Amino acid sequence: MRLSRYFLPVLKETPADAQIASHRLMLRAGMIKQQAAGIYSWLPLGYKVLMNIARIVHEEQQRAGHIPLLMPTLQSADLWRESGRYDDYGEEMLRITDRHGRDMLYGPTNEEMVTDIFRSHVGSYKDLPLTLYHIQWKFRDEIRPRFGVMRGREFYMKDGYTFDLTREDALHAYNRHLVSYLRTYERMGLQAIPMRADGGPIGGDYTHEFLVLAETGESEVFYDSEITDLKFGDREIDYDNVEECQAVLEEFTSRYARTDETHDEAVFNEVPEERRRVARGIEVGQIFYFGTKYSESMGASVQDKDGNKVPVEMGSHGIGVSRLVGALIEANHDENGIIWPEGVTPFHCGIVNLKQGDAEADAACEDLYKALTAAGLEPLYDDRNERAGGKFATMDLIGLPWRITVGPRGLKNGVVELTSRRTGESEELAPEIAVSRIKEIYGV
Ligand code: P5A
Repeated sequence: MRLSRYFLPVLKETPADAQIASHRLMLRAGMIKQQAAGIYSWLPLGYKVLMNIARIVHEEQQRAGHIPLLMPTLQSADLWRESGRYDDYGEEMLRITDRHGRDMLYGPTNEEMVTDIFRSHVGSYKDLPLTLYHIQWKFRDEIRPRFGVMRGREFYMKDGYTFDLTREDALHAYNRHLVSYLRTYERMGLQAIPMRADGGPIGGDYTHEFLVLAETGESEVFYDSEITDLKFGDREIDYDNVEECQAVLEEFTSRYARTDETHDEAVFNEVPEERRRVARGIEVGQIFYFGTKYSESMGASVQDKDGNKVPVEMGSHGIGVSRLVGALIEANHDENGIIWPEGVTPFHCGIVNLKQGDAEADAACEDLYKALTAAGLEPLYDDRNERAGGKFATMDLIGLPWRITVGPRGLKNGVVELTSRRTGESEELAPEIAVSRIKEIYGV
């Protein structure tokens, strides 16, 4: 993409009403525009990151054997009357009446709808296990939407629903989600710690939240510091293997780690004092096992081997896709702007032409642009007639992990400059070496 043809409405001023770094930087970098309290347009740069996160989530879900589908945002109130949640959900639910006077709602989550799909089409234990998921917009009329996309009213969520014959199978589905979530967050360059939590309006008393530690996080958390040493890494896992998934769950949940909802001071005090941590975190996902809460009330049952009808065992599992954009920035920024991890960056690298209009500099930039594009990478070429300082400031603000700087002086010596956004370190290299370096970084 050539910056002269792109739509990148960066702001010069720091927005006064944005309280945390990620919100400020998303506004300044032209990633989002607020349309109403807690409701945002995703401008091209923000949309790219959102889609990159969604792609990683899709890939990891499907690696774990989960099946994508797409359910609508608007739902019929009748389904929610069946489960009893139409009344229970309260003011967070946005209720709508259509022209025929029918009660509708903008879905805050999809347990009822997916249970309806299940009961319409599945009747035998032979069709189990089954996990259906989608990534879809949700609406919760939060009393205090804040921090930009962190606590929105409209937000993008991956929600998956598991159907199993027995409690044991449903717990395996829970463990499988825990493992796949660890992989998903690590691929984005994030450490998200599973912590014992509370079921809230979804229900169930077996649930873990995934928290990214950050001072600006909304949740208070209590944990044993040893847990931050755990890495999932690039281990291969067989998602059908019950023992393997169980072992990962035990490894990642045996140390004390709880949100304030389930915190128990007496148990916490058993952790050696030097390892006790009280901190704040951003909840980027939550997994729930709730058994037959929805299947019983909504009549979703299957025939078991003996021909008996039994309510199906269920769980639901969520990832805050749009919240992750904010969480990633909270974890990766400095005073000059965002620093994207390679896994989610909107463009793989920037190309800065220090002297637009200089025949040699222009030609060298064009060659770099072509070579990177031919390798399947997406560079962002700043081809505007601007001062070098302004171009650097924009690149630093939008946070592309690598920048290639091209100028007449370097070209006389046959070199361009390759700079890491994270470390600030630069190297002078022949242009084709810079290209192969970038290709190597992205494994293409
Ligand atoms: C699990 C999937 C559920 O709704 N039902 C379907 C279950 N869980 S949850 O914990 O309530 O939400 C899942 C994740 O969505 C993100 N999230 C939000 N993101 C931005 N703004 C909000 N207002 C918001 N509310 C929830 C969180 O990351 C949460 O873990």
